[in-house]
Amino acid sequence: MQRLLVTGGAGFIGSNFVHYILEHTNFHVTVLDKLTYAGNRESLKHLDGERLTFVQGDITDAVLVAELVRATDATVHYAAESHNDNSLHDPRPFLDTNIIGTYTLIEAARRYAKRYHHISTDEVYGDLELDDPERFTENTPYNPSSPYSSTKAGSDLLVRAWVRSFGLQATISNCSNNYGPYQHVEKFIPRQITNVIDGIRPKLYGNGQNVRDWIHANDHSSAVLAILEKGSIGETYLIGADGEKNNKEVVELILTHMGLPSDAYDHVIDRAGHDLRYAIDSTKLQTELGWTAQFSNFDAGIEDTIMWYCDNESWWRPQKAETEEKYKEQGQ
Ligand code: NAD
Ligand code: TDX
Repeated sequence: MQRLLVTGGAGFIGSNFVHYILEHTNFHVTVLDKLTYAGNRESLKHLDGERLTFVQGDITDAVLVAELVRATDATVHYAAESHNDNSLHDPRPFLDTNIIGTYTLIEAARRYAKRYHHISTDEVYGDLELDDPERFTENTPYNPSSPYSSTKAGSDLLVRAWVRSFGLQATISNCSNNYGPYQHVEKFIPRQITNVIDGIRPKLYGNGQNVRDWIHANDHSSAVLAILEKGSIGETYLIGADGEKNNKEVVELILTHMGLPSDAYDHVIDRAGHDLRYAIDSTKLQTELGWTAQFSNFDAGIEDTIMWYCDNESWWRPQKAETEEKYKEQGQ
C-alpha cells in the first residue's frame, strides 16, 4: 500500500492522520476535502509537497471520486458532517455527506476492487448509564440518538452490507471522543480553551455529568494505521484509550491549567437528546492487532492542547466569533 486517498483530510482528525502518515510511513497521500466550514487548508501547511496532493471536492461527486479511488491503493474515509449540535438544527447536510458520500465512495471502491477503511464513532451505540459496568464492544447493538449519529450508523451499515453482498475489501473503526490540535472551536474542548483566552466563561451543557471517553487524535491515527496494515477484511475495531471523564471535570481541568478558579464556568441549556455516557472497550484492537495508546496521560494531553491553541490563534481566530454567535442564538 503506497498511495492513500484520505477524505476529510483538512478536518480535525483527518489532518492529524495525514501528519501522522507522512511522518511514520513512506506513503503518498491524496486528500479529498470539500473545505466546508470545518475544513481548513492551513491544517496541512508545511507538509511535504511531493508526498501530499490536495484536491478540493465533494465526496458525493461520483465522477471525481471514481477517478481518485482508481488512482490510489486504499481509501481512508474521514469526511463527514461531524457536529451533533449542527445536526439538531439542520440535519440535511448530514444525510448528503454521511450517507450519500459514503455510498459514493464504497461504490467506487467496489468497482475498482480497492481497499477501503471506514472511520466511525462510538455514538452509533447510543449511550450508557453512568454506573453501567459494561462498555461498548464490537458486539453492542446499534442504537444511535442524534441525526449525526444515526447517519454515521447508516453509513456503517452500508459498508457492512457492501462487504457481505459485494465482497468489498473493507474494515470499520468506531472511535471515542478525540482531542488534540486542529479541532474546530465549535467542539467542547477547543471551545472552552478559546473562551478562556477571550475572557468568556466556559459553557457546560446541563449539569455537566455527561461522560465522554477521551483519546488523543495521534492515538486514533496509530490505531487506524494498524488496522490498515494488519486488520482483517470485514471486521470492525473499536478504538479507545480508557479516558472516561465527565464534562465538569474537563472544564475544571482546563480552568485550573489556565490559571483560573475551577468554578469559573456557566451552566447553559442542555443539548436535546444529550447522550449520557460513552465508554469503549478496545480489547480486540489491543489483543488482535497489538495496538496500545501512547497518550494515556489526559492531564498532560490537555496541557499540550491548551498550549497549541495559545500558540496558534491565527488558525482558530477566523472561526471564533461566528461560532459563538450561533451558540448564543441557541442559548448555549
Ligand atoms: P471535522 O468536522 O473536523 O472534519 C470533517 C472534514 O470533512 C472537513 O475537512 C470537511 O471540509 C470535510 N467534508 C465535509 N463534508 C464533505 C464532503 N461532502 N466532501 C468532502 N469533504 C467533506 O470532523 P472530525 O471531528 O475530524 O471527524 C472526522 C471523522 O471522524 C468523521 O467521520 C467523524 O464521524 C469521525 N469521528 C470523530 C470523532 C471526534 O471526536 N471528533 C470521534 C470518532 C469518530
Ligand atoms: O459548549 C459545550 N458545552 C458542553 O457541555 C459543547 C460544545 C459541548 N458540551 C458537551 C456535550 C458533550 O457531552 O461536551 C461533550 C462533548 O461535546 P462535543 O465536543 O460536541 O462532542 P460529542 O457530541 O461528544 O461528539 C464528538 O465525539 C464523537 C464528535 O463531535 C463526534 O464527531 C464524534 O463522533
